[in-house]
Amino acid sequence: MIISSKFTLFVALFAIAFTAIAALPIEDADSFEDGLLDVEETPLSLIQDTDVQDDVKGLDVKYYNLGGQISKLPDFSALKPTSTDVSAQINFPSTDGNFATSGSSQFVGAVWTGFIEMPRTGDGFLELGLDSDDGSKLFIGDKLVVDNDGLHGMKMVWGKIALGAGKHPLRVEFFENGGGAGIIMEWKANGLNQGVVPASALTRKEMPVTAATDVQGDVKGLNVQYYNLGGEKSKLPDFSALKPTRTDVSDQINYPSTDGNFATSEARDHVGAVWTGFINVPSSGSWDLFLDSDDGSKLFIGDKLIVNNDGLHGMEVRSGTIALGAGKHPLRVEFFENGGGAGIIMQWKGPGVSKAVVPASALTRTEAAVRSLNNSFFYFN
Ligand SMILES: [Ca+2]
Ligand SMILES: [Ca+2]
Ligand SMILES: [Ca+2]
Repeated sequence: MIISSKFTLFVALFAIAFTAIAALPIEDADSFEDGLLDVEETPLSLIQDTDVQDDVKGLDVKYYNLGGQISKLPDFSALKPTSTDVSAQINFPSTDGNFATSGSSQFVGAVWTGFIEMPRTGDGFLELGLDSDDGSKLFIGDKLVVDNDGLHGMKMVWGKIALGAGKHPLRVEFFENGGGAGIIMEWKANGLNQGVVPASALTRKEMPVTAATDVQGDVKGLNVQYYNLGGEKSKLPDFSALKPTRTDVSDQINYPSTDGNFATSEARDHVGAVWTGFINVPSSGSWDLFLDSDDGSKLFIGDKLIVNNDGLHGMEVRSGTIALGAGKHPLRVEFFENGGGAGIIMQWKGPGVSKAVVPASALTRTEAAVRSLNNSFFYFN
């Protein structure tokens, strides 16, 4: 009896001990003992590479105006980029001047997207580091790998991920509040020394080139149709539902802000304008198009919205990028003025062309459009 009860006790104690051991968290199965903090739990399963073809060197970067003091990364999906560019690497040491190619020294956000190529020497694990002032985050696909968010000077944070050799979707978010601004993206792995991620490992999808249109018998200048918006507006109306009150030809879209009548509309407030015609780009490649306007505006190439600068605001610039074949492309620019100042300026920047107001020599309309211009007089005279 005594032996039996001792045995029962022993079994019971053993069962309790065994349960306790089983309940213990499993020892970090991460065999990569490096003393670095993993972000969340680094999955041990390898993320397979993405089949990327026709990619080209460099990451896409979008810059954002954050409007004022911030202490952490914003929701970039709710913001409109102020300009776009390509970065060969993310390697911007701290500066008190303008951050990277953003043209701004404070309250600036940046988002890089593209692909990072995991070298075969990496043995599955890749460590990625962001050294930034102020906050930054790095994602591979949907997975947050480095969280270096918040207000701080240059500070390095590492994360680790298991990646198959090949290309993986990369996204890096960054913001600069004030003072110094910088961000450097580094990597290291077995067989790969720590260093700035080289340009050779960073690519993006090349934008499909929009072919030029074969336009015959075009003449200088854009058609412009003016509209009376009838009252307060906070965004561009559906112009197809309105009848123009006046038509004209504009050599360029270059109207600095005025409190008087807008352009040749003969109206100072509650006025809309739509320019149509062609923009002739001198060479094939990536073109940046800019609209600086008070109030809202949009720019379309064919059916594609390239610049969205809609809404109520003073002179404010927005840009978009499109790959264009050399030659003429259908252009449509919409604009509205609610009250106060009114202006719109269209600029471009492309291969061999510095940022400048799109010159009159690059803007045309067809003869057919001239006829419709005459027809439109029929409606109103
Ligand atoms: Ca700073
Ligand atoms: Ca006005
Ligand atoms: Ca205005």
